[in-house]
Amino acid sequence: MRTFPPVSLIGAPTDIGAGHRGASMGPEALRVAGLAPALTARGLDVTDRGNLAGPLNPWLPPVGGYRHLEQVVAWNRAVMEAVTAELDGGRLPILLGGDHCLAIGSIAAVARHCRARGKKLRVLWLDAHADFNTSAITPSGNVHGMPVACLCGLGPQALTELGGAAPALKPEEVRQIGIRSVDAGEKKLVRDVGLDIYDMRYIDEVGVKRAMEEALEGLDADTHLHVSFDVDFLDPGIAPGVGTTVPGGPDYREAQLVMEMIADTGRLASLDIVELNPAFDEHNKTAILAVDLVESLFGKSTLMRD
Ligand code: HAR
Ligand code: MN
Ligand code: MN
Ligand code: MN
Repeated sequence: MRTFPPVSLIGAPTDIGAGHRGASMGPEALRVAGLAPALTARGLDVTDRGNLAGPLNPWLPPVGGYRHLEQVVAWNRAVMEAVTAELDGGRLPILLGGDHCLAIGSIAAVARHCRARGKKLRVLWLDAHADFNTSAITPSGNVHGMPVACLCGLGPQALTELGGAAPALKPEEVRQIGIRSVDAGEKKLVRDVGLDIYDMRYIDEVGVKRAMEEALEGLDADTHLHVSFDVDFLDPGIAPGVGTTVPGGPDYREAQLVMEMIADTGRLASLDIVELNPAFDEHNKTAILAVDLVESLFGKSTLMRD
């Protein structure tokens, strides 16, 4: 079995970038579902750092194509600093969101960490959505629909330069899995930048196994693998506790296989768990499922290696 570095849980209780209230309750729902003890039972050394603080959600309409940009920047700064501190300490950060806009801070920290050490970076974006909108094309102004674009340098300077002058990511470092909801302008943009998207149509055609083999191709001992797990990646039939459900996602076994194949690479080095929204959940079942899948991400079902 792979030995993992010590793990730190970082709560970011906010829905500042979302279109529905409630993702702010995500960190506590994951704790109640037993995330820390589940990882401890895997043999991991887990510390819960508690929750970050940030501005309240003023719940205002968009200004200049963004809702709550100032507050989004504040939360992402806090996330970036917290993730940086964990990586600098040789630990594996798990960001408990919170909505998906927080991946800007999380991945900006990861990218800066990798650049400083000459490490390669691969980001796996598990999501129903491509999250590649800009202020010019967003249908909502919600920044949780924009993090991948921001990380690739398309967005407001306060976010694209959060971790330094150069964009945090090159599009070729990203693989998106499970995508099935992309807005019209967003579709053109992801095509123009050449984003590598394994959408549900492709997964239906070739299966999870081949799609994941392709998405994970080229990882080596020198690669930092970051997984950004938007819980709405999962089919709403098994995971209703998210703000923006999209039918036709991976079922339980398909999602397990995704996690198991990532675990098998042995390269997982940082993780976001985002968009969990207990206000839409039933008896915390989506949080419990997320914990189950994260256990697999840390190697629970790789029997041959135990
Ligand atoms: N594409 C839509 C928008 O930009 C909805 C986006 C997002 N929802 C998420 N992120 N949960 O993955 O408004
Ligand atoms: Mn997302
Ligand atoms: Mn999503
Ligand atoms: Mn299926």
